[in-house]
Amino acid sequence: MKNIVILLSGRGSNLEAMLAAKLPCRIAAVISNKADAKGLETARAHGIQAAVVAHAGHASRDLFDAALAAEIDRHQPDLVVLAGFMRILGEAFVRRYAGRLMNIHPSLLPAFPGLHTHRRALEAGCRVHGCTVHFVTPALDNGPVIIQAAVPVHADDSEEALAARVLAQEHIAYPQAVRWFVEGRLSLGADGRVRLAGERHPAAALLVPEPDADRK
Ligand code: NHR
Ligand code: GAR
Repeated sequence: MKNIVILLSGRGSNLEAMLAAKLPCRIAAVISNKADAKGLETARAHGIQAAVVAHAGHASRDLFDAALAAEIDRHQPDLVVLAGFMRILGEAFVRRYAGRLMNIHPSLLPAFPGLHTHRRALEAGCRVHGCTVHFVTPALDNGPVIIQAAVPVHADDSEEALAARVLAQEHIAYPQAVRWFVEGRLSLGADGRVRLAGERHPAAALLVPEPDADRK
């Protein structure tokens, strides 16, 4: 069974979705850059090791990245999952975990990289918005796409309402992507393209690629 480490900075609802999905892997640790992240409590409540590597305690981004990598490497993960992790990671860190570092971003990339994606989608007048799971590369929010989920934007939407609609899809898409990876079906090719093997079938929501038939 593969080992994963989850990095987060706050609420941890994507962690909860992964726990609820009963993925065929071991969550070896949850690590946060913030000591008060609710996701750490959730991890402890499930008997998962919870650790803090505070960015505030490090003199530079590179030193923070190195301390974070040292904590991650204690657990020998096959996959490192960014689940609401709010610190940009440097090139050396990203290269160390090449092909085994995944992120979920709350927009349909390449639209709206960076922060405040829901507000920006509303301001831009988008009729469709969503989330993207991607392999992380040094260029921020620019790595190869694994799965995307789309939701409608309503005329009277608030930022909060839109965020909640997207989040519900994150909770479907992200466990699916991690499941594919830990099953050994998903990888990042040497050509920088995503490889996904095996059976899938059409889903009700617009989730691309669609999830597996045996989990509907
Ligand atoms: N690192 C690299 N190299 N590449 C990516 O694609 C990354 C990454 C680190 C995090 C998540 C990302 C997102 O999905 C992510 C992807 C934080 C910021 C940010 O500006 C931007 C994007 C993402 C995460 N962080 C501020 C910083 O100075 C701090 C903001 C805060 O603490 O609230 O690091 O959106
Ligand atoms: C999620 O919407 C995730 O996509 C987003 O933060 C939220 C975390 O929620 N990630 C980013 O914005 C990364 N910069 P959660 O803590 O409840 O999983």
